[in-house]
Amino acid sequence: MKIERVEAITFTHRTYTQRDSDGHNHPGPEGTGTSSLLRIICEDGSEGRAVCRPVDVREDVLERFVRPNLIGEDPLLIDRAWYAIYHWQRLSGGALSDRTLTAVDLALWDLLGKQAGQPVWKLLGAVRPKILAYGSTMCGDDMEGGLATPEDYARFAEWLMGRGYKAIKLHGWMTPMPGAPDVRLDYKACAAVREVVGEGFPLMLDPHHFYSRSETLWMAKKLEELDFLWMEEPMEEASMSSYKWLTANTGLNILGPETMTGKHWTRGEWVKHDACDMVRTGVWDVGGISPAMKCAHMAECFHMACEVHGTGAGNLAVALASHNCTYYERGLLHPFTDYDAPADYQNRVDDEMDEDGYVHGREEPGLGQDINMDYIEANRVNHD
Ligand code: LLH
Ligand code: MG
Repeated sequence: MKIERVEAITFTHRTYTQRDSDGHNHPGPEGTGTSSLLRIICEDGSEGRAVCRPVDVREDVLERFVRPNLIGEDPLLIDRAWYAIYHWQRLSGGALSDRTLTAVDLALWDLLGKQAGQPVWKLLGAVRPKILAYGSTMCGDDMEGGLATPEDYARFAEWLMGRGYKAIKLHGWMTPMPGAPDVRLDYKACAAVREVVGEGFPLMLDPHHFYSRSETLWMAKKLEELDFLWMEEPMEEASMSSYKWLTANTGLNILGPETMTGKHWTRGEWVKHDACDMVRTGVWDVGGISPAMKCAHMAECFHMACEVHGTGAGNLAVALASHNCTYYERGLLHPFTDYDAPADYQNRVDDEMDEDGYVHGREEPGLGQDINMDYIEANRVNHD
């Protein structure tokens, strides 16, 4: 069976979030978003799909880097395809992003699952059929009744516990929010949440990503006292030495790297140089399910956890298949948004959570997404 066609449908849909000038998501009025569906289609009509950003599957990117390496090839040789496209990255001048690799990798795994009649998480060699989610809050804001004060975080944490979450991660206040960054205010939110959830409830912090070393160390010591499970990305990750210094100076678990480029190779370097206590991966950070699983297995070899960044069917598959992943990240959550409501192009969310806080692997073949193709066709903005 050979790949015959690769195409992307770009479509509009309603959105209820908006990005601030630093790119962080916050609740917003109803607006219009644009997404794309990458389709990798075989001779027999079987196809793999991935929902992604339009910029990742622009026509010129597909034509220059993706189609020449996929058309006529066996779709089940996923790592072959990944490397064939990846090799073009070096001289692409930034035109070929890691997220293009991710979209192709996700669609190929979806296709493999559909051809095999099995869900991807099982094909990856699942370790469990369900995993606990942690509620991952949006970043702090200045909305009345939103996430504007430490008390707001505490109130929302109570709500999250009531919804079934068995662990919570706070994102602190980030620029351009007025007053941010303020390490002491972030700490107050952490302390207020600890107060309401009680001792022993797992908590994590993802603060402003550009703290100084001294702010980071101050916060790490405070979070040790509050018995937090981990802190992630408190400083620019390009400075691995700063993270090596941090892990050497605190007993708090430091998780990383999250957004640093370099895929599984960077994660290997961080482990080798003792720059983290727990490894971070995520399909949208490292180029797909294939490299994310390499991160998980690499970390396992060093008796380290590998925690998965972000939501969606691909990340859920990796989390279910990784012995050393503790939680699935569910969010981003906010008092003013309804995370459980499917997007216009979905018949259901990818990661439904039960009342005990578990997200279950689905039994449908492939990635197990329920995509509303009629909606996508009716709202497409590009035409062949
Ligand atoms: O800065 C942000 O908006 C968040 O950190 C965001 O990137 C989120 O995806 C994250 O880091 N989760 O762990
Ligand atoms: Mg993070």
